[in-house]
Amino acid sequence: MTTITIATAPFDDQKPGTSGLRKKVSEFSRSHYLENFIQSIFDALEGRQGETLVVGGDGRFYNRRAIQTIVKMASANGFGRIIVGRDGILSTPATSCIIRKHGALGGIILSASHNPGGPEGDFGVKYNIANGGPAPEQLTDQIYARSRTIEAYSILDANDIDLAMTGRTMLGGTEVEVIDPVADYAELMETLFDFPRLAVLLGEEKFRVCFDAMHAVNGPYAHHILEDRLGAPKGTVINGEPLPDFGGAHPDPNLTHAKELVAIMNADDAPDFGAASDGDGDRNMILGRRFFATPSDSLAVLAANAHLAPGYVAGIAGVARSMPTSQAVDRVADDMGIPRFETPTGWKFFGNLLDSEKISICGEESFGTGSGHVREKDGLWAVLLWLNIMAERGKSLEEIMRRHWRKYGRNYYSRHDYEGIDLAAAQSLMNHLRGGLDDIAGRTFGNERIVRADDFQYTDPIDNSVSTAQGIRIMFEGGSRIVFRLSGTGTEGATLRVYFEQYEPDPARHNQDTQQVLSDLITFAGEIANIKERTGREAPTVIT
Ligand code: VG1
Ligand code: CO
Repeated sequence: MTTITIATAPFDDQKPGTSGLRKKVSEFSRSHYLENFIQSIFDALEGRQGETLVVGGDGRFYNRRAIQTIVKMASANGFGRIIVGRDGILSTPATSCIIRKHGALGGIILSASHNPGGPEGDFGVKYNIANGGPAPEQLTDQIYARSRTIEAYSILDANDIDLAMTGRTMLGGTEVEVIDPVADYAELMETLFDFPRLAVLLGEEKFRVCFDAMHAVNGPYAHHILEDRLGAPKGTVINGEPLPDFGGAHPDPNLTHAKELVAIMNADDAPDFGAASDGDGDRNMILGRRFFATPSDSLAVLAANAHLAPGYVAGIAGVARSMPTSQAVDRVADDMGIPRFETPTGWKFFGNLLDSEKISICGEESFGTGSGHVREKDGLWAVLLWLNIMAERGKSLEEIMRRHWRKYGRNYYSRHDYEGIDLAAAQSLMNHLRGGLDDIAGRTFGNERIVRADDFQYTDPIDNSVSTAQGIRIMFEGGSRIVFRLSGTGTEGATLRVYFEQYEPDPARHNQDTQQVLSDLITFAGEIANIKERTGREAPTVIT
Protein backbone atom coordinates (compact mmCIF):
# COMPACT_ATOMS: atom_id res chain seq x y z
CA MET A 1 0.00 0.00 0.00
CA THR A 2 1.46 3.32 -0.98
CA THR A 3 0.53 6.86 -0.21
CA ILE A 4 -0.15 8.90 -3.26
CA THR A 5 -0.22 12.66 -3.55
CA ILE A 6 -2.80 14.05 -5.90
CA ALA A 7 -2.60 17.55 -7.31
CA THR A 8 -5.72 19.66 -6.89
CA ALA A 9 -6.92 23.25 -7.09
CA PRO A 10 -8.89 25.17 -4.46
CA PHE A 11 -12.68 25.53 -4.47
CA ASP A 12 -13.75 28.95 -3.25
CA ASP A 13 -16.91 27.89 -1.41
CA GLN A 14 -15.72 25.60 1.38
CA LYS A 15 -16.58 27.91 4.24
CA PRO A 16 -18.18 25.97 7.13
CA GLY A 17 -21.51 27.40 8.33
CA THR A 18 -23.41 27.06 11.63
CA SER A 19 -22.64 23.34 11.68
CA GLY A 20 -19.96 22.24 9.21
CA LEU A 21 -19.86 22.39 5.42
CA ARG A 22 -23.17 21.60 3.71
CA LYS A 23 -23.73 21.31 -0.02
CA LYS A 24 -25.85 19.43 -2.50
CA VAL A 25 -24.67 15.85 -3.08
CA SER A 26 -24.02 16.87 -6.70
CA GLU A 27 -21.51 19.45 -5.47
CA PHE A 28 -19.87 17.25 -2.84
CA SER A 29 -19.39 14.38 -5.29
CA ARG A 30 -17.50 16.52 -7.80
CA SER A 31 -13.95 15.39 -8.43
CA HIS A 32 -11.64 16.37 -5.51
CA TYR A 33 -14.34 18.36 -3.67
CA LEU A 34 -14.61 16.14 -0.60
CA GLU A 35 -10.88 15.35 -0.67
CA ASN A 36 -9.92 19.03 -0.69
CA PHE A 37 -12.06 19.75 2.35
CA ILE A 38 -10.82 16.72 4.28
CA GLN A 39 -7.19 17.57 3.54
CA SER A 40 -7.88 21.16 4.63
CA ILE A 41 -9.17 19.82 7.95
CA PHE A 42 -6.13 17.60 8.42
CA ASP A 43 -3.73 20.40 7.49
CA ALA A 44 -5.31 22.61 10.13
CA LEU A 45 -4.73 20.01 12.85
CA GLU A 46 -1.48 20.06 14.71
CA GLY A 47 0.07 16.86 16.06
CA ARG A 48 -2.17 14.38 14.27
CA GLN A 49 0.63 11.79 13.82
CA GLY A 50 -0.30 8.56 15.57
CA GLU A 51 -3.56 10.03 16.95
CA THR A 52 -7.05 8.52 16.87
CA LEU A 53 -9.80 9.77 14.54
CA VAL A 54 -13.49 8.80 14.80
CA VAL A 55 -15.47 8.64 11.54
CA GLY A 56 -19.17 8.05 10.96
CA GLY A 57 -22.31 9.54 9.56
CA ASP A 58 -26.09 9.58 9.50
CA GLY A 59 -26.37 6.99 6.73
CA ARG A 60 -27.48 9.39 4.04
CA PHE A 61 -26.65 8.93 0.36
CA TYR A 62 -22.86 9.20 -0.29
CA ASN A 63 -22.08 8.36 3.36
CA ARG A 64 -20.26 5.07 2.68
CA ARG A 65 -18.40 6.34 -0.36
CA ALA A 66 -17.15 9.34 1.60
CA ILE A 67 -16.11 7.17 4.56
CA GLN A 68 -13.89 4.98 2.35
CA THR A 69 -12.17 8.11 1.02
CA ILE A 70 -11.75 9.66 4.46
CA VAL A 71 -10.33 6.48 6.02
CA LYS A 72 -7.69 6.20 3.28
CA MET A 73 -6.83 9.89 3.57
CA ALA A 74 -6.59 9.72 7.36
CA SER A 75 -4.19 6.80 7.08
CA ALA A 76 -2.08 8.63 4.50
CA ASN A 77 -2.06 11.68 6.78
CA GLY A 78 -0.53 9.79 9.68
CA PHE A 79 -3.44 8.93 12.00
CA GLY A 80 -2.51 5.88 14.08
CA ARG A 81 -6.02 4.62 14.68
CA ILE A 82 -9.37 5.16 13.03
CA ILE A 83 -12.64 4.20 14.71
CA VAL A 84 -15.57 3.78 12.31
CA GLY A 85 -19.22 2.98 13.05
CA ARG A 86 -20.49 -0.27 11.54
CA ASP A 87 -22.16 0.37 8.16
CA GLY A 88 -20.76 3.88 8.44
CA ILE A 89 -23.39 4.76 11.06
CA LEU A 90 -22.73 7.07 14.02
CA SER A 91 -25.14 9.63 15.37
CA THR A 92 -23.72 13.06 16.16
CA PRO A 93 -24.07 12.64 19.97
CA ALA A 94 -22.63 9.09 19.79
CA THR A 95 -19.63 10.42 17.86
CA SER A 96 -19.09 13.01 20.57
CA CYS A 97 -19.32 10.28 23.22
CA ILE A 98 -16.86 8.02 21.37
CA ILE A 99 -14.30 10.79 20.78
CA ARG A 100 -14.28 11.51 24.52
CA LYS A 101 -14.29 7.92 25.69
CA HIS A 102 -11.50 6.76 23.38
CA GLY A 103 -9.30 9.82 23.78
CA ALA A 104 -9.44 10.66 20.07
CA LEU A 105 -7.91 13.81 18.61
CA GLY A 106 -11.24 14.42 16.91
CA GLY A 107 -13.92 13.07 14.66
CA ILE A 108 -15.49 13.59 11.26
CA ILE A 109 -19.28 13.43 11.09
CA LEU A 110 -20.88 13.05 7.69
CA SER A 111 -24.28 14.65 7.88
CA ALA A 112 -26.39 17.52 6.70
CA SER A 113 -28.51 16.98 9.82
CA HIS A 114 -32.18 17.73 9.17
CA ASN A 115 -31.68 18.61 5.49
CA PRO A 116 -33.16 16.08 3.01
CA GLY A 117 -30.88 13.33 1.66
CA GLY A 118 -30.63 11.19 -1.48
CA PRO A 119 -28.88 11.89 -4.80
CA GLU A 120 -30.78 15.17 -5.17
CA GLY A 121 -30.46 16.04 -1.48
CA ASP A 122 -27.75 17.46 0.74
CA PHE A 123 -24.51 16.16 2.19
CA GLY A 124 -22.28 17.60 4.86
CA VAL A 125 -19.02 17.27 6.78
CA LYS A 126 -18.44 18.42 10.37
CA TYR A 127 -15.19 18.23 12.28
CA ASN A 128 -15.32 17.76 16.07
CA ILE A 129 -12.36 18.33 18.39
CA ALA A 130 -10.93 16.31 21.29
CA ASN A 131 -13.60 17.46 23.78
CA GLY A 132 -16.16 15.85 21.46
CA GLY A 133 -17.67 19.17 20.38
CA PRO A 134 -17.92 21.03 17.09
CA ALA A 135 -14.75 22.79 15.97
CA PRO A 136 -14.70 26.36 17.30
CA GLU A 137 -14.71 29.29 14.89
CA GLN A 138 -10.94 29.80 15.04
CA LEU A 139 -10.44 26.28 13.71
CA THR A 140 -13.15 26.43 11.05
CA ASP A 141 -11.61 29.73 9.89
CA GLN A 142 -8.23 27.99 9.55
CA ILE A 143 -9.81 25.10 7.64
CA TYR A 144 -11.49 27.56 5.29
CA ALA A 145 -8.25 29.50 4.79
CA ARG A 146 -6.44 26.27 3.96
CA SER A 147 -9.14 25.29 1.45
CA ARG A 148 -8.39 28.51 -0.45
CA THR A 149 -4.73 27.64 -1.03
CA ILE A 150 -4.68 23.83 -1.19
CA GLU A 151 -2.59 22.33 -3.99
CA ALA A 152 -2.52 18.60 -3.20
CA TYR A 153 -3.98 15.91 -0.98
CA SER A 154 -2.66 12.56 0.26
CA ILE A 155 -4.51 9.28 0.04
CA LEU A 156 -3.59 5.65 0.51
CA ASP A 157 -3.80 3.48 -2.58
CA ALA A 158 -5.73 0.60 -0.99
CA ASN A 159 -8.86 -1.50 -1.23
CA ASP A 160 -12.04 -0.39 0.53
CA ILE A 161 -12.45 -1.55 4.12
CA ASP A 162 -15.32 -3.84 5.09
CA LEU A 163 -17.80 -1.63 6.95
CA ALA A 164 -20.29 -4.41 7.60
CA MET A 165 -18.27 -6.35 10.20
CA THR A 166 -17.04 -5.10 13.55
CA GLY A 167 -13.38 -5.79 14.25
CA ARG A 168 -9.87 -4.50 13.68
CA THR A 169 -7.72 -4.48 10.54
CA MET A 170 -4.53 -2.73 9.50
CA LEU A 171 -4.61 -0.24 6.67
CA GLY A 172 -1.03 0.79 5.86
CA GLY A 173 0.40 1.78 9.24
CA THR A 174 -3.06 2.56 10.67
CA GLU A 175 -5.31 0.35 12.76
CA VAL A 176 -8.92 0.62 11.62
CA GLU A 177 -11.57 -0.53 14.07
CA VAL A 178 -15.18 -0.94 12.99
CA ILE A 179 -17.34 -0.68 16.12
CA ASP A 180 -20.94 -1.23 17.14
CA PRO A 181 -22.32 2.32 16.77
CA VAL A 182 -24.66 2.01 19.75
CA ALA A 183 -22.72 0.28 22.57
CA ASP A 184 -20.64 3.17 24.00
CA TYR A 185 -23.56 5.56 23.79
CA ALA A 186 -26.01 3.15 25.47
CA GLU A 187 -23.52 2.58 28.27
CA LEU A 188 -23.25 6.34 28.85
CA MET A 189 -27.04 6.73 28.96
CA GLU A 190 -27.21 4.03 31.60
CA THR A 191 -24.95 6.08 33.88
CA LEU A 192 -27.24 9.13 33.58
CA PHE A 193 -30.73 7.69 33.93
CA ASP A 194 -32.56 5.30 36.21
CA PHE A 195 -32.84 2.39 33.77
CA PRO A 196 -34.63 0.01 36.20
CA ARG A 197 -37.25 2.66 36.89
CA LEU A 198 -37.61 3.49 33.18
CA ALA A 199 -38.00 -0.23 32.45
CA VAL A 200 -40.94 -0.35 34.85
CA LEU A 201 -42.55 2.73 33.26
CA LEU A 202 -42.06 1.57 29.66
CA GLY A 203 -43.09 -1.97 30.47
CA GLU A 204 -46.41 -0.80 31.94
CA GLU A 205 -49.36 -1.22 29.66
CA LYS A 206 -50.84 2.04 30.84
CA PHE A 207 -47.87 4.13 29.70
CA ARG A 208 -47.17 4.13 25.98
CA VAL A 209 -44.44 5.82 23.97
CA CYS A 210 -44.00 6.49 20.25
CA PHE A 211 -40.54 7.41 19.01
CA ASP A 212 -40.25 8.44 15.36
CA ALA A 213 -36.68 7.98 14.10
CA MET A 214 -37.71 9.43 10.71
CA HIS A 215 -35.68 6.78 8.84
CA ALA A 216 -32.58 8.53 10.11
CA VAL A 217 -29.63 7.62 12.29
CA ASN A 218 -31.37 7.31 15.67
CA GLY A 219 -33.35 4.21 14.62
CA PRO A 220 -30.75 1.66 15.83
CA TYR A 221 -30.11 3.69 19.01
CA ALA A 222 -33.80 3.94 19.88
CA HIS A 223 -34.55 0.30 19.04
CA HIS A 224 -31.71 -0.82 21.27
CA ILE A 225 -32.26 1.49 24.24
CA LEU A 226 -36.05 1.84 24.35
CA GLU A 227 -37.11 -1.61 23.14
CA ASP A 228 -34.22 -4.02 23.83
CA ARG A 229 -32.84 -2.50 27.04
CA LEU A 230 -35.87 -0.84 28.61
CA GLY A 231 -38.43 -3.35 27.39
CA ALA A 232 -40.84 -1.01 25.60
CA PRO A 233 -43.04 -3.08 23.27
CA LYS A 234 -41.82 -3.64 19.71
CA GLY A 235 -43.35 -0.99 17.53
CA THR A 236 -42.60 1.76 20.05
CA VAL A 237 -39.97 2.99 17.57
CA ILE A 238 -41.37 3.81 14.14
CA ASN A 239 -39.40 4.49 10.94
CA GLY A 240 -36.44 2.91 12.71
CA GLU A 241 -34.33 1.86 9.77
CA PRO A 242 -31.83 4.47 8.50
CA LEU A 243 -32.36 4.96 4.75
CA PRO A 244 -30.06 6.85 2.34
CA ASP A 245 -32.92 9.19 1.38
CA PHE A 246 -34.78 9.05 4.74
CA GLY A 247 -37.66 7.43 2.90
CA GLY A 248 -38.02 10.54 0.73
CA ALA A 249 -38.99 12.63 3.76
CA HIS A 250 -37.45 15.63 5.45
CA PRO A 251 -35.81 14.31 8.68
CA ASP A 252 -36.63 17.44 10.63
CA PRO A 253 -38.48 16.82 13.90
CA ASN A 254 -41.04 19.61 13.93
CA LEU A 255 -44.82 19.86 13.58
CA THR A 256 -44.57 20.33 9.82
CA HIS A 257 -42.22 17.50 8.89
CA ALA A 258 -42.89 14.86 11.55
CA LYS A 259 -46.47 14.48 10.27
CA GLU A 260 -46.85 10.79 11.02
CA LEU A 261 -45.95 11.21 14.68
CA VAL A 262 -48.12 14.31 15.03
CA ALA A 263 -51.12 12.37 13.69
CA ILE A 264 -50.45 9.52 16.13
CA MET A 265 -50.18 11.92 19.07
CA ASN A 266 -53.39 13.72 18.09
CA ALA A 267 -55.45 10.55 17.73
CA ASP A 268 -58.09 9.54 20.30
CA ASP A 269 -55.97 6.62 21.50
CA ALA A 270 -52.72 8.61 21.45
CA PRO A 271 -49.73 7.32 23.43
CA ASP A 272 -48.65 9.19 26.57
CA PHE A 273 -45.39 10.44 25.16
CA GLY A 274 -44.15 11.06 21.62
CA ALA A 275 -40.77 12.12 20.31
CA ALA A 276 -38.86 12.41 17.05
CA SER A 277 -35.24 13.07 16.19
CA ASP A 278 -33.49 14.39 13.09
CA GLY A 279 -31.12 13.06 10.42
CA ASP A 280 -28.04 12.85 12.67
CA GLY A 281 -29.89 12.25 15.96
CA ASP A 282 -29.00 15.45 17.78
CA ARG A 283 -32.41 17.17 17.65
CA ASN A 284 -35.60 16.21 19.45
CA MET A 285 -39.25 17.10 19.36
CA ILE A 286 -41.26 16.27 22.49
CA LEU A 287 -45.02 15.72 22.38
CA GLY A 288 -47.59 14.77 24.97
CA ARG A 289 -51.05 13.47 24.16
CA ARG A 290 -52.45 16.23 21.93
CA PHE A 291 -49.80 18.54 23.34
CA PHE A 292 -46.64 20.11 21.91
CA ALA A 293 -43.78 21.21 24.17
CA THR A 294 -41.83 23.96 22.42
CA PRO A 295 -38.08 23.31 22.47
CA SER A 296 -37.53 26.41 24.59
CA ASP A 297 -40.09 25.23 27.15
CA SER A 298 -38.64 21.73 27.06
CA LEU A 299 -35.22 23.16 27.88
CA ALA A 300 -36.68 25.04 30.86
CA VAL A 301 -38.47 21.95 32.20
CA LEU A 302 -35.35 19.80 31.81
CA ALA A 303 -33.26 22.36 33.69
CA ALA A 304 -35.83 22.67 36.48
CA ASN A 305 -36.21 18.88 36.90
CA ALA A 306 -32.85 17.38 35.92
CA HIS A 307 -32.07 16.59 39.56
CA LEU A 308 -34.72 13.85 39.39
CA ALA A 309 -32.38 11.78 37.18
CA PRO A 310 -29.37 10.05 38.79
CA GLY A 311 -26.81 11.77 36.54
CA TYR A 312 -27.90 15.22 37.74
CA VAL A 313 -28.92 14.46 41.29
CA ALA A 314 -26.25 16.81 42.67
CA GLY A 315 -27.89 19.72 40.86
CA ILE A 316 -26.80 21.70 37.84
CA ALA A 317 -24.03 24.29 37.77
CA GLY A 318 -25.61 26.69 35.31
CA VAL A 319 -27.53 26.88 32.04
CA ALA A 320 -27.02 28.37 28.61
CA ARG A 321 -29.29 29.02 25.66
CA SER A 322 -28.69 30.36 22.19
CA MET A 323 -29.72 33.98 21.81
CA PRO A 324 -32.94 33.36 19.80
CA THR A 325 -34.12 30.69 22.27
CA SER A 326 -36.89 31.90 24.58
CA GLN A 327 -36.03 33.24 27.99
CA ALA A 328 -38.05 30.53 29.79
CA VAL A 329 -34.88 28.81 31.02
CA ASP A 330 -33.54 32.11 32.36
CA ARG A 331 -36.41 32.23 34.84
CA VAL A 332 -35.53 28.74 36.06
CA ALA A 333 -31.86 29.67 36.51
CA ASP A 334 -32.73 32.87 38.38
CA ASP A 335 -35.08 30.95 40.65
CA MET A 336 -32.39 28.35 41.36
CA GLY A 337 -29.73 31.02 41.84
CA ILE A 338 -27.39 29.55 39.22
CA PRO A 339 -25.58 31.38 36.43
CA ARG A 340 -27.02 31.59 32.91
CA PHE A 341 -25.45 32.42 29.57
CA GLU A 342 -26.73 33.61 26.21
CA THR A 343 -24.64 32.42 23.25
CA PRO A 344 -24.83 32.78 19.46
CA THR A 345 -26.70 30.12 17.46
CA GLY A 346 -24.78 26.85 17.03
CA TRP A 347 -23.66 24.20 19.49
CA LYS A 348 -19.98 25.11 19.20
CA PHE A 349 -20.56 28.09 21.47
CA PHE A 350 -21.52 25.86 24.41
CA GLY A 351 -18.23 23.92 24.34
CA ASN A 352 -16.10 26.18 26.53
CA LEU A 353 -18.90 26.71 29.05
CA LEU A 354 -19.40 22.94 29.38
CA ASP A 355 -15.66 22.21 29.53
CA SER A 356 -15.18 24.72 32.33
CA GLU A 357 -18.28 23.35 34.11
CA LYS A 358 -19.93 26.76 34.24
CA ILE A 359 -23.05 25.10 32.84
CA SER A 360 -24.54 21.60 32.93
CA ILE A 361 -27.59 21.96 30.68
CA CYS A 362 -27.99 23.96 27.47
CA GLY A 363 -30.22 24.21 24.46
CA GLU A 364 -31.53 25.94 21.37
CA GLU A 365 -34.99 26.80 20.12
CA SER A 366 -34.25 24.65 17.05
CA PHE A 367 -35.16 21.40 18.83
CA GLY A 368 -31.75 20.95 20.44
CA THR A 369 -31.05 20.17 24.09
CA GLY A 370 -28.04 18.64 25.80
CA SER A 371 -25.77 18.51 28.80
CA GLY A 372 -22.16 18.01 29.82
CA HIS A 373 -22.36 14.25 29.15
CA VAL A 374 -21.17 14.96 25.58
CA ARG A 375 -20.41 18.12 23.61
CA GLU A 376 -23.28 17.94 21.11
CA LYS A 377 -26.99 18.30 21.45
CA ASP A 378 -28.53 14.91 21.98
CA GLY A 379 -32.02 13.87 20.86
CA LEU A 380 -32.34 10.54 22.63
CA TRP A 381 -30.82 11.96 25.82
CA ALA A 382 -33.62 14.55 25.95
CA VAL A 383 -36.21 11.81 25.49
CA LEU A 384 -34.72 9.71 28.31
CA LEU A 385 -34.51 12.70 30.64
CA TRP A 386 -38.15 13.58 29.96
CA LEU A 387 -39.17 9.97 30.60
CA ASN A 388 -37.11 9.87 33.81
CA ILE A 389 -38.82 13.07 34.99
CA MET A 390 -42.26 11.72 34.08
CA ALA A 391 -41.51 8.47 35.95
CA GLU A 392 -40.62 10.46 39.08
CA ARG A 393 -43.40 13.02 38.85
CA GLY A 394 -46.12 10.54 37.89
CA LYS A 395 -47.84 13.26 35.88
CA SER A 396 -48.70 13.65 32.21
CA LEU A 397 -46.44 15.73 30.02
CA GLU A 398 -49.10 18.41 29.65
CA GLU A 399 -49.60 18.59 33.41
CA ILE A 400 -45.85 18.95 34.00
CA MET A 401 -45.72 21.75 31.44
CA ARG A 402 -48.76 23.56 32.87
CA ARG A 403 -47.40 23.38 36.39
CA HIS A 404 -44.15 24.81 35.09
CA TRP A 405 -45.98 27.74 33.51
CA ARG A 406 -47.96 28.34 36.70
CA LYS A 407 -44.74 28.67 38.63
CA TYR A 408 -42.62 30.60 36.14
CA GLY A 409 -45.08 32.14 33.70
CA ARG A 410 -45.34 31.22 30.04
CA ASN A 411 -43.04 32.47 27.29
CA TYR A 412 -45.17 32.30 24.15
CA TYR A 413 -42.73 31.58 21.38
CA SER A 414 -42.59 30.93 17.64
CA ARG A 415 -40.13 30.96 14.75
CA HIS A 416 -41.08 31.87 11.18
CA ASP A 417 -38.77 30.67 8.42
CA TYR A 418 -38.69 32.06 4.89
CA GLU A 419 -36.75 29.36 3.08
CA GLY A 420 -34.95 29.55 -0.24
CA ILE A 421 -35.30 33.30 -0.75
CA ASP A 422 -32.97 35.34 -2.92
CA LEU A 423 -29.58 35.73 -1.20
CA ALA A 424 -29.04 39.35 -2.20
CA ALA A 425 -32.56 40.28 -1.06
CA ALA A 426 -32.00 38.56 2.27
CA GLN A 427 -28.71 40.34 2.83
CA SER A 428 -30.16 43.69 1.96
CA LEU A 429 -33.07 43.08 4.36
CA MET A 430 -30.59 42.43 7.16
CA ASN A 431 -28.43 45.41 6.21
CA HIS A 432 -31.46 47.64 6.15
CA LEU A 433 -32.42 46.52 9.66
CA ARG A 434 -28.86 46.93 10.89
CA GLY A 435 -28.71 50.45 9.46
CA GLY A 436 -31.96 51.41 11.23
CA LEU A 437 -31.15 50.12 14.71
CA ASP A 438 -30.70 53.56 16.23
CA ASP A 439 -34.13 54.66 15.00
CA ILE A 440 -35.82 51.52 16.28
CA ALA A 441 -34.65 51.85 19.87
CA GLY A 442 -36.96 54.09 21.88
CA ARG A 443 -39.96 53.59 19.58
CA THR A 444 -43.23 52.49 21.08
CA PHE A 445 -45.23 49.62 19.80
CA GLY A 446 -48.72 49.09 21.22
CA ASN A 447 -48.28 49.58 24.96
CA GLU A 448 -44.70 48.48 24.95
CA ARG A 449 -41.60 50.55 24.50
CA ILE A 450 -38.61 49.17 22.64
CA VAL A 451 -35.81 49.36 25.19
CA ARG A 452 -33.02 48.12 23.00
CA ALA A 453 -32.21 47.13 19.43
CA ASP A 454 -28.84 45.72 18.52
CA ASP A 455 -26.85 43.24 16.47
CA PHE A 456 -25.95 40.47 18.91
CA GLN A 457 -22.28 40.14 19.73
CA TYR A 458 -20.79 37.50 22.02
CA THR A 459 -17.55 37.41 23.95
CA ASP A 460 -16.69 33.90 25.09
CA PRO A 461 -16.09 34.15 28.86
CA ILE A 462 -13.39 31.47 28.73
CA ASP A 463 -11.17 32.31 25.76
CA ASN A 464 -12.43 35.88 25.18
CA SER A 465 -12.99 35.25 21.48
CA VAL A 466 -15.52 37.64 19.99
CA SER A 467 -18.28 36.70 17.53
CA THR A 468 -20.07 39.61 15.87
CA ALA A 469 -23.20 40.05 13.71
CA GLN A 470 -25.05 37.11 15.27
CA GLY A 471 -28.57 38.42 14.72
CA ILE A 472 -30.72 41.55 15.11
CA ARG A 473 -32.52 41.72 18.45
CA ILE A 474 -35.41 44.01 19.19
CA MET A 475 -36.24 43.99 22.89
CA PHE A 476 -39.35 45.37 24.54
CA GLU A 477 -39.88 46.68 28.03
CA GLY A 478 -42.03 43.73 29.18
CA GLY A 479 -39.49 41.16 27.99
CA SER A 480 -40.96 40.52 24.52
CA ARG A 481 -38.45 40.10 21.72
CA ILE A 482 -38.18 39.87 17.96
CA VAL A 483 -34.99 38.41 16.48
CA PHE A 484 -33.92 38.33 12.84
CA ARG A 485 -31.08 36.24 11.47
CA LEU A 486 -30.05 34.37 8.34
CA SER A 487 -29.57 30.62 8.48
CA GLY A 488 -26.07 29.22 8.19
CA THR A 489 -27.06 25.65 7.29
CA GLY A 490 -29.03 25.94 4.04
CA THR A 491 -27.79 24.97 0.60
CA GLU A 492 -30.09 27.01 -1.64
CA GLY A 493 -30.41 30.79 -1.66
CA ALA A 494 -30.95 32.17 1.83
CA THR A 495 -33.29 31.39 4.71
CA LEU A 496 -34.56 34.23 6.87
CA ARG A 497 -35.49 33.24 10.40
CA VAL A 498 -37.68 35.54 12.48
CA TYR A 499 -38.18 34.64 16.14
CA PHE A 500 -40.97 35.96 18.37
CA GLU A 501 -41.37 35.82 22.11
CA GLN A 502 -43.89 37.28 24.56
CA TYR A 503 -44.03 36.64 28.28
CA GLU A 504 -47.34 35.97 30.05
CA PRO A 505 -47.22 35.68 33.85
CA ASP A 506 -50.98 35.22 34.37
CA PRO A 507 -52.02 31.50 34.50
CA ALA A 508 -55.53 32.51 33.42
CA ARG A 509 -53.98 33.47 30.09
CA HIS A 510 -51.89 30.35 29.49
CA ASN A 511 -54.42 28.68 27.21
CA GLN A 512 -54.19 30.94 24.21
CA ASP A 513 -53.16 30.21 20.67
CA THR A 514 -49.48 31.06 20.21
CA GLN A 515 -49.76 32.70 16.77
CA GLN A 516 -52.69 34.76 18.06
CA VAL A 517 -50.79 35.96 21.12
CA LEU A 518 -47.81 36.87 18.96
CA SER A 519 -49.81 38.39 16.10
CA ASP A 520 -49.02 42.02 16.94
CA LEU A 521 -45.31 41.30 17.15
CA ILE A 522 -45.52 39.38 13.86
CA THR A 523 -47.21 42.31 12.12
CA PHE A 524 -44.67 44.74 13.53
CA ALA A 525 -41.75 42.57 12.38
CA GLY A 526 -43.21 42.35 8.87
CA GLU A 527 -43.48 46.13 8.71
CA ILE A 528 -40.14 47.01 10.20
CA ALA A 529 -38.24 44.62 7.91
CA ASN A 530 -40.49 44.97 4.84
CA ILE A 531 -40.55 41.20 4.68
CA LYS A 532 -43.16 40.87 1.94
CA GLU A 533 -41.63 43.45 -0.35
CA ARG A 534 -38.06 42.29 0.10
CA THR A 535 -38.60 38.52 -0.04
CA GLY A 536 -41.58 38.42 -2.37
CA ARG A 537 -43.27 36.05 0.08
CA GLU A 538 -46.75 36.43 1.45
CA ALA A 539 -46.16 33.98 4.32
CA PRO A 540 -43.39 31.96 5.97
CA THR A 541 -42.49 28.54 4.56
CA VAL A 542 -42.32 26.85 7.96
CA ILE A 543 -43.72 27.98 11.31
CA THR A 544 -42.48 26.24 14.44
C1 VG1 B 1 -29.77 25.71 12.60
C2 VG1 B 1 -30.36 26.05 13.95
C3 VG1 B 1 -29.27 26.04 15.01
C4 VG1 B 1 -28.57 24.69 15.01
C5 VG1 B 1 -28.06 24.37 13.62
C6 VG1 B 1 -27.45 22.99 13.51
O1 VG1 B 1 -28.82 26.68 12.23
O2 VG1 B 1 -31.01 27.28 13.90
O3 VG1 B 1 -29.85 26.34 16.25
O4 VG1 B 1 -27.49 24.68 15.90
O5 VG1 B 1 -29.13 24.44 12.67
O6 VG1 B 1 -28.37 22.00 13.89
P1 VG1 B 1 -29.16 27.89 11.22
O7 VG1 B 1 -27.87 28.63 11.03
O8 VG1 B 1 -29.70 27.25 9.97
O9 VG1 B 1 -30.23 28.70 11.90
V1 VG1 B 1 -28.27 20.50 13.17
O10 VG1 B 1 -29.23 19.46 14.04
O11 VG1 B 1 -28.90 20.96 11.59
O12 VG1 B 1 -26.68 20.07 13.07
CO1 CO C 1 -28.95 17.57 13.58
